Amino acid sequence: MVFVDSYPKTSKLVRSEFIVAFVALGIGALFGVIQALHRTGVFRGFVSSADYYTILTGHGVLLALVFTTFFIAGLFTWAVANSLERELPHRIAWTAFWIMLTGTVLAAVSIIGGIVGSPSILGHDLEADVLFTFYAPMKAHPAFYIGAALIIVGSWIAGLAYFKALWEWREDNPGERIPLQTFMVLTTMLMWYISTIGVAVEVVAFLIPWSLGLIQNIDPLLTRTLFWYFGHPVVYFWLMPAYLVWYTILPKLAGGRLFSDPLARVVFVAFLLLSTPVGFHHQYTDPGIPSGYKFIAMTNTMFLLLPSLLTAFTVVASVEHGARQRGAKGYLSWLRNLPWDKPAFAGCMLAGLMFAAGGFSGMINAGMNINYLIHNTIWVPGHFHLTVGTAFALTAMAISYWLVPQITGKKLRQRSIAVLQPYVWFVGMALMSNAMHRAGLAGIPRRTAEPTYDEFAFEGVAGTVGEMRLQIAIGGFLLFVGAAMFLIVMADTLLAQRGGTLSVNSNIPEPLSGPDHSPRILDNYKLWTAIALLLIVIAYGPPLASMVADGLFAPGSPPIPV
Ligand code: HAS
Ligand code: CU
Repeated sequence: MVFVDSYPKTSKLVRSEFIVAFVALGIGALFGVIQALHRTGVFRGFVSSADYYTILTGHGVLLALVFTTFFIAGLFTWAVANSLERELPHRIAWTAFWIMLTGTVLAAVSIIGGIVGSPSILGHDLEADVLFTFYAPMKAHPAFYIGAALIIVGSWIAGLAYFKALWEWREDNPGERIPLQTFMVLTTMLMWYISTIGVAVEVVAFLIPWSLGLIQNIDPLLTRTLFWYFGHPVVYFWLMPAYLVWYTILPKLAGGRLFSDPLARVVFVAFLLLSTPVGFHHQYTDPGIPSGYKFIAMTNTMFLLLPSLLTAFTVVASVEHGARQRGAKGYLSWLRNLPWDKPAFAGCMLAGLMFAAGGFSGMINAGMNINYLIHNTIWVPGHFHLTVGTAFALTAMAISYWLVPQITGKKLRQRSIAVLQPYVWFVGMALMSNAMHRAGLAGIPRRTAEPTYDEFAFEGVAGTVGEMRLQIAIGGFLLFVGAAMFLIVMADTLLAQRGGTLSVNSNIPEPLSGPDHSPRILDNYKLWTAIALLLIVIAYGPPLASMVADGLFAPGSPPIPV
């Protein structure tokens, strides 16, 4: 039975969530190519350098916040319904959707206000050139912050729908293990609840009153700290859904089965424990945070590599198992026995391959001393286009080729474009991110429309700055083409008539080592949440206390003994 016929109400919700995500992807990708051509000096006719920051904010917010959140909401909705074999409580889930959509519209309108001359609305200029990290001292129109708050509140309510589905399932299945996909969704959501507290306090207690003029002073260090308390875990909020796909669907696409269910559970629990007490690795250069606490964050970050290294092992082993099921022999030649012409499979694999490189640049970022070399250079966008821009985004696009037919009952259209699309993305990203990393090593800054300075010449260790710029521009253009190809396939599929029987289904094969091999304690959410909170208190307690000790709105922090 096709998913849409088994769960018609849930399918409608997933479709709506995906459509918002795809619209955000389209506009965000357009903004992306505009800025790539602008800052490399290849074509500067679209916007002025002053408007560059508006476009950059739109690019970051639409892709890193809106595309991700809505796509994840859709994927999680599908995964919970699929693995618990029931419709989601739809009233709660739709409430979440509408709140998130209202927030998105408010934030998007505030950003676009900056391009159309910042008209005064409710006594404040309608603009939000604050970039996707939106901490003080840059200030946006209150509507932007209210929009951001609504997106977060909406995501909390969406999480409630998943938990409610579990509680209902529990009543019918007492004593059974939580199915793996639902386990992954709920662990991610617990991590999300813990980490969004930081940004919620930042926005509601500080940014909204400040933008409305109710308070005059703001403490940039405190609001940055609250932001990064959330800003690191948010990257795992993007990664864990990709891992859900790699663990539970990719082995099936390869013709095999997941290697180990217990290991997958351990990985997700490790993310719940360690995702949050590491935020200071984004603030190594911030004064006012004692080095000892930066060091604790660095140590925790290095431990946090573990779940991803375990993932690399398990996922590749599961894919290899698939290849051997298809008759593969040899140490490496099994790679040839894989369905590289299936866009869902190829996209996930290429995303994983690029993430191996992105994870490597992450390790460099995380080193307290090496970070000073690359912080605030274009190396950092190089890193995150491999992670959120490929590990997440390419996985999301790839799995849509597999999922959208099942939530619509329609066959995938424009297959030849779909087959090519992941490779176009891969080549575009290889050019762009590699050149960005190298340009960052040469000292070229991020987040600027004018990366050249008078009487100063950047010099790369190898190659020239002109050549790096050209690669960034060509890569950025290819990525835009890749996004457009994906959206053509999706639009054509979604608009087509239903007909014929589908050859795909949502059944997930049993793992080679199943849940009965994993200790029950892994499903003990109360225990893991308590430990996660304890680690946060240790990592953040004293520095936060000292930031607020001199008054909530007073900048900086008095020294604390370490
Ligand atoms: Fe990061 C900055 C450290 C992972 C996103 N990161 C950013 C920013 C973003 C971001 C958006 O410590 C910029 C924020 C801003 O605007 O300022 N990051 C890390 C570390 C990891 C890491 C240690 N980042 C991510 C992920 C992201 C993401 C995931 C999004 C999804 N990052 C940092 C630091 C900074 C930072 C500093 C601050 C820099 C600064 O100075 O501003 C680790 O989690 C990475 C672990 C990953 C691995 C790779 C494992 C490999 C796998 C591949 C399996 C292969 C398969 C396919 C399936 C160890 C799992 C095989 C294919 C075959 C063909 C065989
Ligand atoms: Cu981080």
